[in-house]
Amino acid sequence: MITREQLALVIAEKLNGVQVVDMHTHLFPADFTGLLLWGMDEILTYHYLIAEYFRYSQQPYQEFFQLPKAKQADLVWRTLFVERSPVSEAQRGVLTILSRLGLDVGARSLDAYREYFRSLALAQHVDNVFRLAGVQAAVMTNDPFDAQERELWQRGVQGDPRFKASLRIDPLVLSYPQAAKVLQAEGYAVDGTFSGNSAAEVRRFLRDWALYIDALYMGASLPANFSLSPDSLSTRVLQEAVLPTCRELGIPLALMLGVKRQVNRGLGLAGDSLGKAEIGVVEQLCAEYPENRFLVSMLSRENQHELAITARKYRNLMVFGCWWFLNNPSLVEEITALRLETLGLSFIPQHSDARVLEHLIYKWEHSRAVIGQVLVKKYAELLETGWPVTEEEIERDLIQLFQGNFQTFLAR
Ligand code: HDL
Ligand code: ZN
Repeated sequence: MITREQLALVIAEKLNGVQVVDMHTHLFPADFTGLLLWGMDEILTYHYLIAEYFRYSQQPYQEFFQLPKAKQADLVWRTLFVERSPVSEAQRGVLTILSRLGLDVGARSLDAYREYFRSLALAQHVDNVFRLAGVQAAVMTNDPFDAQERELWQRGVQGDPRFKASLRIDPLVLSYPQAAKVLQAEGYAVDGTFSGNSAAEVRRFLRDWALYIDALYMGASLPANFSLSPDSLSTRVLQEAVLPTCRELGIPLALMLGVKRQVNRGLGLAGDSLGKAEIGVVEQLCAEYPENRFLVSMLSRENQHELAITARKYRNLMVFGCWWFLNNPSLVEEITALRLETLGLSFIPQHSDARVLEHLIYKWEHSRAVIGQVLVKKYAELLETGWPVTEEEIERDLIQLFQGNFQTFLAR
């Protein structure tokens, strides 16, 4: 049995040993030419850092975005790292990456860091990053509506077994008339009003893609004001095409709720914000579609308690991650504690949402540290009741949290 004094060390050790299955990222294998982002300039021009750069800069947005990426990175480095202490989560993340790669963070030399990345062979670097991050597999966000990615899949890519696929279908749900044009061009007999044989043809499109890429789940990010109004195209596409195809293929639907896209168009990817979404949408889907399984993450802190309680009501609902604006230590701590208190071990504590390869290092290092602290408190509370806790049981529980719950939910 472990003593209270040993707990922190044992949990840290077991956490560092557990391999995670990262169930939502924007990463790609090296052979998805042009889609895998990596290296110092991509790290520094991550849209989180660009939003933070413009907190201090009055530079016209377009002037910045028209600069070569290295020049954008120079500006971000000077503004957020040289002229001020990099205390934000995304800023600290850059330093965690450099430190874990064995670089001299104290040197503060962007030239030296760029030199290191120039020296790398990408295949070995991918291996090294996965090893340092303790990531066993990363689920991609595969978008059949993105012409560049569609072309890669149709040309045929080798892929990499560490990178799993998911089928991302936002346009189909949120802007069906435009999405229908892509399906028509791909030979699916759909029309722009989702009439006639369109539902069956959309199901054929979803089935073809999900099987072709071997999607673990279908995913969509829905706005904060999304509702299931009966006569809306979005609701009909979900009810008549997406949900039936998920049932037919036996895969979950992942819903990421609460985004407000492009509240500031000038910021590009950094221009999205958030809003409190309607938990009733989650309740309604879980209740009305008991044969479907739903992976759900919500973007607003204000949705977290009701999401956890809703998961207590529906076993076809699996809560996942501290998504995007929630992926900050103070909120990861609060949300993880809330979930352990209300859901026990029946949730997926985190995903990285990594956009740049090296994000895997910092996002998992920072998350493991915070989740570990919360777990120490929870296991200590067990010890205080006289319940013995063993190393084997802690390892069992961590494997369930960081890979088992996801894999079991997929396999049902
Ligand atoms: O819609 C999503 O999957 C979000 O994660 C967006 O990609 C967002 O821009 C992001 O990268 N968040 O971390
Ligand atoms: Zn994402």
